[in-house]
Order: sequence, then C-alpha cells, then structure tokens
Amino acid sequence: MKTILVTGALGQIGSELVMKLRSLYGEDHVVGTDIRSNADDLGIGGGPYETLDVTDGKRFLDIGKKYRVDAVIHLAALLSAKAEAQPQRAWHLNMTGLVNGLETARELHCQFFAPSSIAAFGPSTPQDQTPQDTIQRPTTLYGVTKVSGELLCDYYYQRFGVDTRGVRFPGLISYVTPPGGGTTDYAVEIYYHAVQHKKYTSYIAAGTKMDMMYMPDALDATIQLMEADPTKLVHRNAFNISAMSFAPEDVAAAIQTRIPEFVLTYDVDPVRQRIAESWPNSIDPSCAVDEWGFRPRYDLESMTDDMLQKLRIKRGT
Ligand code: AKB
Repeated sequence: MKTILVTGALGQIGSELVMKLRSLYGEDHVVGTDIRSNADDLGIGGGPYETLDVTDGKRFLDIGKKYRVDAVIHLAALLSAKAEAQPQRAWHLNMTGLVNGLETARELHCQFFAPSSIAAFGPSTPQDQTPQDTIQRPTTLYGVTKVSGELLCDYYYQRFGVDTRGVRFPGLISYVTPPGGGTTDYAVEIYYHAVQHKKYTSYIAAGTKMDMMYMPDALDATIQLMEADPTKLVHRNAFNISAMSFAPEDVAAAIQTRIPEFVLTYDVDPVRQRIAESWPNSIDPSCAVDEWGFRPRYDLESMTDDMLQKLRIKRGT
C-alpha cells in the first residue's frame, strides 16, 4: 500500500486506523474520509481529509482519482442494532457504499479491504469454534449485508481481478473512539462505567458469549492482511478472526479483580439480546493463522489491564 483511502475515518476503527496508517506510510499517504465534516475536532491528525457520503459513487471515485490512491479501506457502515432499527437505510448505506468502493477499486486498480463480521453467521451456524466455511443464514439485516458483501468482494476478485481482502471482525474494544449502534458495544461501555461509576447495567444477558478483540490487534490484523503475500491467500475475504470469547459476567470478573467494588447488574434489551443469541459463541480463526499469520497479542486479562489504565489517564484520575 502506498496511498490509502479510508472511509468511515471518524468511526471507532477508522479514527485509530488512520493514525496508525499515517505513522507507517506517511501523513500525506492516508486520505481520511467520513460523512462528517469536522475532522479537526476528532483528532485524526493533519493529513488529507475529505467529506464523503459513500453512497455518492461519483465523489468516491473523484476522491480516489484526486489522490491517486492504490488501496481503499472501506469501513463506513451501519452496525447491527442501528441496522435493525433502520433496515432500509442500512441496506442502502452498507450495500451501495460497498458497490461504490468496489467500483472505485476496479476503475483505479486498487487493493480493497472491507470488514465482514461475526454477524455474517446465524442461528443455524455451528455455535462453538465456528469454522471458516460453514452455514451462513443470518437473521439480522446487518448480517444479510455482511454475507452479501463477502460474496460481492469474492465476485469482484474472480470477475474483475480486484485484489479484495477482508476479515470477519468480532466485537472490538477500545478506549479512543466509542462504537455506535452495535450489539457488542456493552463490552466497551462496561470499562468506561467501571472507571467512572464502579457499576454497570448490561443490556446483554448473563451467559451470552460473543467473540471479542482489542483494537490494537484489529488494526494489526487489517494491515497484516493487506500486506500479505497474495499467493498464500486461499480465502482472501471474510477471514474468521477472534482473540477471546466472553459473556458479561466474565469481563465483570476481570474488572472486579482490579476494582473490587465494581458491581454488574442486568436490564436485558430484547432486540440486542436476540441479535447476540443468533451469533456464534466462538469462531475458529485457524485459516487466518495459516494463510497470513494472524496472531492477536491481547487476551481478556491483558486487555483489561490496558483499558483501565488508559481510561484512567483519559479521565485524569
Ligand atoms: C456489532 O455489534 O454490530 C459489531 C459487529 C460484531 O459487527 N460490533
């Protein structure tokens, strides 16, 4: 990758990925784009920034041409809970945005990265150590857009030779930019509440396990896959990746060993609970390990140490 266009640059992943890419490839070689125009307020550095609604295919292509980009990392999308509340808008944003990104990559001969998600699986998928290639019948609109996106990225590679790559992200935990509208967001909120209030009310029920990963591992995985030797890639798109699998009481227990007075209670949200129950308990990342050397550094314990330390610094306590 030499010059990279990132969509959704002000989101949970984008804000940190843009900073990391700029430190590796040079500030001027990473073009941040987002539908919001206030990039300066959000601290993604001083490199190029353009306002982009990804459903506007002409502007997507024009920005790609203007900066002569050779890689597109397409992160702009509506997450699972928001998509369930606004299914038509989610379909339009997630699918039209993806097609516009793929078309830009096709015209400009770019590499292309699009994240899929554990949401690409559904209730009929094997729930434990879910294999890379298995039944995918998601029951959420977000999941439907993710399976469609996986297939479309494979199609663009096979039909047009676009160098598409991607992973199935689990829930991502970070202290920099909060997520918005996901089902796994509780696993971020719980840390903020632990530091600020020493208590948290979970909208996900006890015993509901989902795959998770700390943001530094997600950023490394994205860059590692984009830089991977293409001759080693059997799957290319939608690699299962995960660093840990836990339920709310597991993360609460990890917090309690560091903040003994922390209390977890429950007020289950039926919509997000139903989504969570339709996803696997844990997925098997062995194809990512074998094909491009995926190796996450953080588990629940080391992530909890780092999250609490960074959030205390952020709060000045
Ligand atoms: C969500 O909860 O919607 C996302 C995801 C797992 O894709 N974090």
